[in-house]
Amino acid sequence: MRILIVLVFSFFAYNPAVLACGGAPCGDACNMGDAPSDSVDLSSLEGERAAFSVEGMKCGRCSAKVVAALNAIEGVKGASVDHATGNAQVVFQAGKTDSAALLAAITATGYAATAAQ
Ligand SMILES: [Cu+2]
Repeated sequence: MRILIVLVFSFFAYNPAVLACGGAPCGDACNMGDAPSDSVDLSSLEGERAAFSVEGMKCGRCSAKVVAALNAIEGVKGASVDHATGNAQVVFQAGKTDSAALLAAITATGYAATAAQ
């Protein structure tokens, strides 16, 4: 039991991805400061829409990581993520993916997220 606690602590203490960007898991080359967010206009896209509130993003590299994860899902037509507000918008094809899968993809990048209205 004690060794397990040490192992878990070591993972978080020494994993560079966890430590980068003031704790944001965007990678060790994160420090992009005022880099633009990956906010794009999705209004022309047809499809289902979902919105999420993402916590812990610090820079444009953070939002780029979330956008890439969303765009990698089959059925996603577009994703817009603002690292400053934590607002993520996704347009997707119903039947190919769903809101739960999108949320899972976001949280898999290392950022906590919840569905937003
Ligand atoms: Cu970052």
